[in-house]
Amino acid sequence: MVSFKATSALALLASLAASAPTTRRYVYPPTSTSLNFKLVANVTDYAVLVQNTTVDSGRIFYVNGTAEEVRYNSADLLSDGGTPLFPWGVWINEPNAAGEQTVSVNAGIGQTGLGLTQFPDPISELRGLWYACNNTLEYGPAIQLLSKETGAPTPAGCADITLLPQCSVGSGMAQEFPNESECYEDVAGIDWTYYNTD
Ligand SMILES: *[C@@H]1O[C@H](CO)[C@@H](O)[C@H](O)[C@H]1NC(C)=O
Ligand SMILES: *[C@@H]1O[C@H](CO)[C@@H](O)[C@H](O)[C@H]1NC(C)=O
Ligand SMILES: *[C@@H]1O[C@H](CO)[C@@H](O)[C@H](O)[C@H]1NC(C)=O
Ligand SMILES: *[C@@H]1O[C@H](CO)[C@@H](O)[C@H](O)[C@H]1NC(C)=O
Ligand SMILES: CC(=O)N[C@H]1CO[C@H](CO)[C@@H](O)[C@@H]1O
Repeated sequence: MVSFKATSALALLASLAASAPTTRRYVYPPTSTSLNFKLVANVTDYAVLVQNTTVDSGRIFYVNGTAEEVRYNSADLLSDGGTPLFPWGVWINEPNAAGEQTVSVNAGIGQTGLGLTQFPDPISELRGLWYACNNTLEYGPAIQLLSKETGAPTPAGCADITLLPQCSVGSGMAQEFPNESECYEDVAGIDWTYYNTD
């Protein structure tokens, strides 16, 4: 089991926004489509997480499933890894003793239903509620990704995030059920003072 780590698994990036828009315009950031994407953390309550060192930072993800599975949110979220490359799936773990739901990337299939929001949702993002904490894991400090239920508090010291797909080229592995996903060309470049999010 591999937890998401800012340095190797996810590019965790703060999208810096100056202030809230004063007038309500129904304008949403433009998306492209791509088979593959990276997940970029957009910090929604306060900006602490900035760990994007190179263009290659972060895992490459894709949605795997038939057209029907994608439509009815029963596809899974995969990322290729290993030598030779094979699929790894994203899983939300059962709550631990502290009530935290950590996220893992395990070799094999992923958790059914993890995927991106779809039309008519105007924002393409990983479905679910996510937050990130600077925790000390077995291998040292890491910005850990966690999931929570609606209404659950975000622990002190952690930040609420949304995970936005940034279009990416693939890992090179042939995909069995590739599906086009709506993704952003440059998440960090989105000016959230201009765009609506709801
Ligand atoms: C991204 O973060 C900015 C500022 O922190 C916020 O205004 C915006 O609503 C967020 N976007 C999404 C889709 O969560
Ligand atoms: C991450 O950093 C690289 C190099 O500094 C930059 O080119 C790229 O646009 C950044 N990615 C995001 C999502 O900000
Ligand atoms: C990809 O989706 C197909 C179709 O549902 C499924 O048969 C296959 O097991 C999935 N592969 C992985 C690695 O999840
Ligand atoms: C996370 O915490 C460790 C140990 O307290 C610290 O060294 C590190 O700079 C922190 N990382 C971030 C991104 O805040
Ligand atoms: C929405 C979409 O692109 N669906 C495709 C997902 O993958 C299956 C299998 O390749 C295609 O049949 C769908 O058209």
